[in-house]
Parts: sequence; C-alpha cells; structure tokens
Amino acid sequence: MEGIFAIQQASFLTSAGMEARYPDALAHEIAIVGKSNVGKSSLINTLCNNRKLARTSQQPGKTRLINYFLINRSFYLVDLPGYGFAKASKSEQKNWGQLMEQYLSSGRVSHLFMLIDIRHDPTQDDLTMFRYLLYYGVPFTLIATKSDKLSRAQRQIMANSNAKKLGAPPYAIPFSAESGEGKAEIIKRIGDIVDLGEE
Ligand SMILES: Nc1nc2c(ncn2[C@@H]2O[C@H](COP(=O)(O)OP(=O)(O)OP(=O)(O)O)[C@@H](O)[C@H]2O)c(=O)[nH]1
Ligand SMILES: [Mg+2]
Repeated sequence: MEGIFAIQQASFLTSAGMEARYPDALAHEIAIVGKSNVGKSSLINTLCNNRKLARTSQQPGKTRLINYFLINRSFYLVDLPGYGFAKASKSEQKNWGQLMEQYLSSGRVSHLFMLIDIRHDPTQDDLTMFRYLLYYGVPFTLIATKSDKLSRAQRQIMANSNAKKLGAPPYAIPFSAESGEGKAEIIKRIGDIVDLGEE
C-alpha cells in the first residue's frame, strides 16, 4: 500500500440483534467494546469525521444493537452495546450477555478496541469483559477515553496504570473525542490491522 492509511469513506450499514443477522463477513472487522457511556460511539464518529454517524448520548445504554459501519468500502467498524449501566433490567443484562457471546464466538472479529475511562479504575464489569476477550483470543488494543478530563501530564500515566489494573500489558492509547488526542495513533493502528493478512 502506498502512502499513509486514512479513513476516506464511512457509512452506516446495518444493525444486528439477537437473531445474529450479521452482514456478509469482510476480511476485517474491528469491534469496539466497553462499558456504557465510555465513548464507543463518539470514538467512531471522531475517527470517521462525522459527528452524526453513530448515535451518542449522555444517557448510558444508548447503543442496544450491534451497529455495522462500512469503512473505505472494505472493512467494518462495529459499535457494540455497552455494559454495566445501572438502569438495565435483569432480562436486558441477559440479552446483552447472549448478544456478546454470540458475536465474540462467531469468529468474525479480527480485532477489538476495548475502551476504558482514563479517570477511573476498571470496574468489575471491565474485568469480566477483559477475561472474555482473553478467553475468545481476539487481538485487542486498549484505549483510555475522555483524556481531556485529565491534565496533559497525567494522561499517559493513568492510561497505562488502568491498563495494568485490568491485567493487560500496561499500555493504553489516551483518546479524546473532544480534542482529537489519540486519533492519529488509532487510525494508524487500524491501518496496520487492515493491511495485515491482505495480499
Ligand atoms: N469530555 C468527553 N466526553 C466524551 C468523550 N467521549 C464521549 N463523551 C461523552 O460521553 C457520553 C457518552 O458517549 P457515547 O459515545 O454515547 O458512549 P457509548 O460508549 O457509545 O455509550 P453506550 O452506547 O450507552 O454504550 C456523551 O455525552 C459523550 O459526549 C470524550 O472524549 N471527552
Ligand atoms: Mg454507543
């Protein structure tokens, strides 16, 4: 491939629910997991330079389905519903678990971006999610969101220490949907992922 990887085209494709009606698999599928309100949908919008692409909300639990975005007409970015919001009923939690289990075990996911809040220790749910992720053996990158909420000096330190507390290698990319910090590094990572394994 020539030049530097860039996201040139992004469009919403489809939502998939419990019936697991996923679209035809492509060579690469990068999915975004993390607790509710951590900024998954905002990350997609920042990466794609389109604030209206994925629906965001101050209210946790906005994204309830598996949302597929087609990028550069060649691979998927997938916005997943978040976990751990207080208002979720028992049956909603059960649905979420089934949806995720089905999805993660489908073998479609080539890479996961796991988002953690840069300001806080990982939650019990984060730890559970991270164990799942190891169990399914999907390669992952940790991203520490809302970096604009910390001073510049603290950002990388907190990102890394939260990654370590999760039980992961002690590195996470500090990211802010507000300032765009970390965007270039994440786009470069995506470029590495989608170029790998392509002839
Ligand atoms: N300050 C700041 N706020 C952010 C950032 N990213 C997201 N937010 C805010 O956090 C809230 C939740 O963002 P979403 O992107 O909807 O979060 P989500 O992870 O998709 O949430 P669910 O769909 O409920 O799982 C919104 O009010 C966003 O504006 C960030 O980098 N900095
Ligand atoms: Mg969302």
